[in-house]
Amino acid sequence: MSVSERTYIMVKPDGVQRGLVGNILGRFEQRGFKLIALKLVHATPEHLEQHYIDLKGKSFFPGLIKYMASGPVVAMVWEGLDAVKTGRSMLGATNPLASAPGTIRGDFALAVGRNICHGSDSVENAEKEIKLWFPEGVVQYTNDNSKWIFE
Ligand code: IDP
Ligand code: MG
Repeated sequence: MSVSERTYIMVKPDGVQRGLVGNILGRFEQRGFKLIALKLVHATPEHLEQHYIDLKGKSFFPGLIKYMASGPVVAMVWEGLDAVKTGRSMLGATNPLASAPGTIRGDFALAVGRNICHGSDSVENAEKEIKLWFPEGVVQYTNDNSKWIFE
């Protein structure tokens, strides 16, 4: 856990279509995380299969790829203290019905196959996902508010 830990967060096609990009992005900003990469991208099935490679073989895998390729996604990298675990807790549980109100999925979703957002589940996977979605690299800059967020 460090203040420079990074996580890959993505608004899925249903989140984009439902106009939830600003709300989701705003939660990470308000929490104190630093935005270091952002783009709107309509990913190919091949790219998405790579992203979800660990789930290949699951019965829902073909449907998941079709859903994720059905429209553009917002790909982001956020940096800050315990970013991976905190990002996951801000998202809520995989199944929105098990997500507490106050989490993104708990506030906006009902179905596991339309759960509007993705977040890396480990620091190692975050690094892989950041490389996959941002081969061009992230943006380096100083955020002057860090002394108001970290001790
Ligand atoms: P996560 O997104 O919370 O990390 P994973 O188990 O990595 O959950 O699954 C990736 C995505 O696959 C989920 O976010 C969800 O969109 C989809 N998914 C997972 N389990 C099911 C299922 O049982 N039916 C349909 N879609 C599923
Ligand atoms: Mg996952």
